Amino acid sequence: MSRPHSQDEVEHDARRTRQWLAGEARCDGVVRQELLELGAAMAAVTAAAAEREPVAVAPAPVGVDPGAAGADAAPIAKPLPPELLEPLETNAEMRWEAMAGQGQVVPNDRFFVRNHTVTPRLDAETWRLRLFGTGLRGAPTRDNPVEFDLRDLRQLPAEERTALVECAGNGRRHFAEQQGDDFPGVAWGLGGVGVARWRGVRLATVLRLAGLTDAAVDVMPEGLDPDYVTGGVNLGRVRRPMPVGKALDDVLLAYEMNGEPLPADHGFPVRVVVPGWIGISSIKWVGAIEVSATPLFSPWNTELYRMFGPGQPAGGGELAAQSVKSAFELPWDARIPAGAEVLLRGRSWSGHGPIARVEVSTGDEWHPAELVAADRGGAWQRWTAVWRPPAPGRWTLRARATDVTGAGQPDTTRHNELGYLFDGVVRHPVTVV
Ligand SMILES: Nc1nc2c(c(=O)[nH]1)N[C@H]1C(S)=C(S)[C@@H](COP(=O)(O)O)O[C@H]1N2
Ligand SMILES: [Mo]
Repeated sequence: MSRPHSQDEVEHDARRTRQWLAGEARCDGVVRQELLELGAAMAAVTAAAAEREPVAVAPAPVGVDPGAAGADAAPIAKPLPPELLEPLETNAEMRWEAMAGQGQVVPNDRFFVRNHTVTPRLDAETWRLRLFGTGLRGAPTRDNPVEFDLRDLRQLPAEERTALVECAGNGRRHFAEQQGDDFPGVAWGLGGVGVARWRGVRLATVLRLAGLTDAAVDVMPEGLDPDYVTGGVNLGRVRRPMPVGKALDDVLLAYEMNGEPLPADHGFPVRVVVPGWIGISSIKWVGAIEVSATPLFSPWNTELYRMFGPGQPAGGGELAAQSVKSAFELPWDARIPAGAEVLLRGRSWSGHGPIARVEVSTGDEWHPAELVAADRGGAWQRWTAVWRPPAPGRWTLRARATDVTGAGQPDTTRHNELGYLFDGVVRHPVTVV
């Protein structure tokens, strides 16, 4: 029986951590000492935050390489209408009310954007995908890689998948709002998630054409956006390794999103889509892919995207699959008319597997929500619940889901220093008028 991918992810991460700590690591462009210093810098930021009152903490400085993207380019290319998206520095969060009445997928105009720096404006004509490394026949080098252009990829057999992409920090704002813990990083509400229909060529197909050998163990795509500089350290291009087993399984090199060419902000002309894994795995604007016969590391799996804090091992714990979350398709502080029945709508999702059950509360009691049958087993689960507000005034709506593995949503999420994997029940305020 094959394991769920989330399991593979945790296992891979654990194995690589042991190797990293044992000094077996090679991490292109960044030496381990710099990463340790960055780790110390980040720990200092979080420690300072812990000592202060829970007020806003300045995020670690984010540097943009002006040479690479054009100094005056806006970080996000698409319009950010306030009813669809909320800007958060170089990122934009989807507003949940923008999903009311929508189907399974999030339309491209309101899909969240997570940019470490800025959206690069790339030319499809000159774009190339460059594969290199010791896991390919003849061990081509970065300077003399196996190349594909967009036309090559479009001529290969295409596949389509409906997959959810979620930032590991989604929900981070609620650590502060509900639990009084503030964290560095993007202050996402619940809108750092989306589902789209991705179309492209399987990474497996391209790896085989490029001469994949049995010796290959890791595959690391890297983006063409500017280098990421944080805490005074240049971490280089955004990149994160995955084991060859996952790369050969269900990973796509996508050039279409919901039937349109991939939009600039979502990785034009080609992005990686790694179903079931945290969002950072799905590298946008992919320009190069290293295929290696030895384990690969990047700051995105050694320093970032790890669980630091009490009860976590030295070097940080593995990020498990995305946690269970639920959101109402309502504005924050929505106004709801008194005296009539309203149909509350929302969605729940989990990185461990499909949603089995959802409950909604408008006061003290929990009631089962009605699951939308068409979504059963899908990337996320829509649901509805009928509510007749008993009286005008302030009310708190809550929703909690349980997935097929039995994972649910606690009232309080366990603390971790970088504020990942929030899974608490969110208290959504509304006013009945
Ligand atoms: N090259 C590149 N790829 C990237 C990122 C990035 O900044 N640069 N952000 C990652 C993160 S953290 C997430 S959550 C997803 C977000 O995808 P989206 O912006 O299409 O929603 O892209 C990932 N891929
Ligand atoms: Mo992310």
